[in-house]
Amino acid sequence: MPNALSTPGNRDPYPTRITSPLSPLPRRCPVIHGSTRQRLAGPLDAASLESFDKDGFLWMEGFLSPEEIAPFFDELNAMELDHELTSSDQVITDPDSGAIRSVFAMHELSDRFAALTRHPYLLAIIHQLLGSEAYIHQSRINDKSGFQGSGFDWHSDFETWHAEDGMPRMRAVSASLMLTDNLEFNGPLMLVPGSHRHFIPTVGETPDNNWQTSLQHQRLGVPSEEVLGDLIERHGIVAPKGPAGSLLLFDCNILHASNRNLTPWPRSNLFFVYNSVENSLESPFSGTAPRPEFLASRSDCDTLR
Ligand code: 6CS
Ligand code: FE
Repeated sequence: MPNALSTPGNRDPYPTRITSPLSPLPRRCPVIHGSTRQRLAGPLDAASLESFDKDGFLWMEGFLSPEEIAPFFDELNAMELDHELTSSDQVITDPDSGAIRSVFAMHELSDRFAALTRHPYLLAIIHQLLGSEAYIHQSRINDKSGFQGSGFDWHSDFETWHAEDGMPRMRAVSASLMLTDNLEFNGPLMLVPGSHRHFIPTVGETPDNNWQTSLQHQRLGVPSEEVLGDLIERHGIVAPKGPAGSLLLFDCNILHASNRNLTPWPRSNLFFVYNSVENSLESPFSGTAPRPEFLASRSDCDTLR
C-alpha cells in the first residue's frame, strides 16, 4: 500500500523507483534545520554551517585520535572471527571474494559503539544540524580489507531510505568515523559537492526483499550516467582523506560512491545515521514491506541524549 503522502491530493515530493525517467527535482527540505537560535547554540561556527549547507558535507580531520579510535577497529576485527555473527543477515559479504563488506547495527552489537553514538560533541553537532533530538536510523561499518574491499555505486542514501524505509523528509545526517586511514588509493568515500540540493528520481520497480541483493551490489536507486555525468561535470568530485579518527558528516541526500580497495592498506569506516525524531519512518514509499530493524530502526528508537 503506497504511503499516505503519495496519495493524489498529497503527492510524494520525492517520487522514485518509477516506471519512466523523470528529471532531477529541487530539494524541498532545508539542509540545516535548526532555528537561528539553535544554529548559534551549537558547536559548528557560521563558516562550517555555511559549508555544510552549500556542499552537503563537512570533513573534520582528527576528530578522535588514532589511539582513541583503535579499539573500535580492534573490536571489528574480533567480530569478524565470530562465525555466528558473520553468518547472520546483518553481516554482508562481498559476492566475489566472500570478504566482509558491511556489518549493520554495530551500536546494538557493542556497548563501545553504542556509547560512541552519544559522543557529546558529536551529538551537539547533530542537534544543531537537524534542529531537533535524534535517534539512530542505521549504523554500519563498511569494511574494505586490503586487496579485498569492493566498491559502492553512486547513490543517494535518502533515495533508498525514502523508497524502502519510508523516511519522509531529508532530515537525517550520516556521521562517518574513519576506523583506518583513508588514503588516495584504498577506496575513500567520494562525494559530489552540492548534489544534495536535487532529488534524483530513479527508474525501476523495487522487488520485495531488495536489500538481500542491493547491499552487495546496488542496482536500483543508481542515477543514470547522463544525470551523474551532468552533475559531476558541474560540481566535480571530492574524496576527503586523512588519518583514522577523522569524521565526515554528510547530508542524507548527497551523491556518494567509493572504489574498490586495490592496496594492502585496509579502509574501514563506521557510519552512524542520525534521523530527526520529527522524521520517523512511515510505510515505504515504494510500497514494499518495511526492511529489517538492523537496516532501519522502527521500534527501539531511543532518543539520544
Ligand atoms: O540500503 C542502505 O541503507 C545502504 N545502502 C547504501 C548504498 N548506502 C546507505 C546504506 O548503507
Ligand atoms: Fe550510501
